[in-house]
Amino acid sequence: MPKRAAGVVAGAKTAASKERAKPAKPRAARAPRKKAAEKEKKTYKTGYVALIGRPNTGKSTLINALLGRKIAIVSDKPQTTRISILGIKTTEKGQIIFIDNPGIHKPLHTLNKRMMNFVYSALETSDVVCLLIDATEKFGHGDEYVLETLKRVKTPVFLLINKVDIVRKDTILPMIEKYKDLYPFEEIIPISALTGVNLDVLEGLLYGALPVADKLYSDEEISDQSERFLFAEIIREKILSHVKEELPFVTAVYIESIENKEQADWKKPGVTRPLTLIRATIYVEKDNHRAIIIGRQGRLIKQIGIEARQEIESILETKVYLDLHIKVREGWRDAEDVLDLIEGQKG
Ligand SMILES: Nc1nc2c(ncn2[C@@H]2O[C@H](COP(=O)(O)OP(=O)(O)OP(=O)(O)O)[C@@H](O)[C@H]2O)c(=O)[nH]1
Ligand SMILES: [Mg+2]
Repeated sequence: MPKRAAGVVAGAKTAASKERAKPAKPRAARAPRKKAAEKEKKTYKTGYVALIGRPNTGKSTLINALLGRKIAIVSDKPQTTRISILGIKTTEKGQIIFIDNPGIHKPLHTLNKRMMNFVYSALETSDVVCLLIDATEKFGHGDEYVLETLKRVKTPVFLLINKVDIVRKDTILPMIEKYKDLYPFEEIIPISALTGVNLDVLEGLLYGALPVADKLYSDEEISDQSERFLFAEIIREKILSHVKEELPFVTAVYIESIENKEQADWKKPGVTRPLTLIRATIYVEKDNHRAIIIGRQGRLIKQIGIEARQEIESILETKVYLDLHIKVREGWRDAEDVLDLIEGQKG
């Protein structure tokens, strides 16, 4: 992922030219401000922090908690995140660009190979890597596979032992002891992404490890994903919360169109309200998948539609009409055209 510095350069130019346009002030009056700005320039930290780990360890929950708002979908099913997204946190101290990634797993389909490629590219981009492990899970083959992946990493790696809110305290120390011998971690921090335990500590240590550099993104930017991609993800999150077994793995969502329209208010003739019309296709692999998502008498798809619509309405602050269709496409997980379509939505 190439580092973008355009925002900084443009911002700096604007500030400088504004300064030039103003009538000159006496030197003494300008000096303290200039000094403070110079000092900030020398200490301002900016960099990429990749969140990696096995599926379900809490990476997306963590990026949402660190940003203080939901930018990534979360579920209790593994392999929820399929495409990496950025979560940009800008403060007075610095700009941390978190990368939420798919969980590390052995890829079987083209979809999964693409997911792992996102992880590898995040590892190459990042200045610090945060490896999340689930404190409730025993060490296994999946963890060995993750440690293999770390061989590619040349930057500092923090080990985050997540979900400490639901384990006994005396189980954490043996975990730290075990992992200490497996990899030279820069820091080992027990956290809870859900309840916020030690997230301030983590942030402080990240600032310490990031390079001194100017911002890469403007203060307003919080993510790199398009609205279209976010809406597709929200619909998928609602599906994931209602289905089980293989369904979560064989479902994808594509937003066909987003149209801004006007809706007449029948109680007030002549008055219209903004309405957003969103058409989405839900991909599944088999006819029986379609039947499950539709549900008895269409109840499940209706429920999914209601939940997704409400969340999208709260983001757009308009009325939303959500039109959901289901398409059966056998083997879409190995179909480059479908995968390109889904990935292309990110913008
Ligand atoms: N108790 C507890 N649950 C957590 C915590 N962090 C995440 N979870 C839960 O763990 C599950 C997985 O969370 P996600 O954030 O989707 O995990 P992920 O690592 O992004 O998963 P993938 O995208 O599949 O790789 C969800 O049910 C979360 O609510 C935590 O700190 N404590
Ligand atoms: Mg995730």
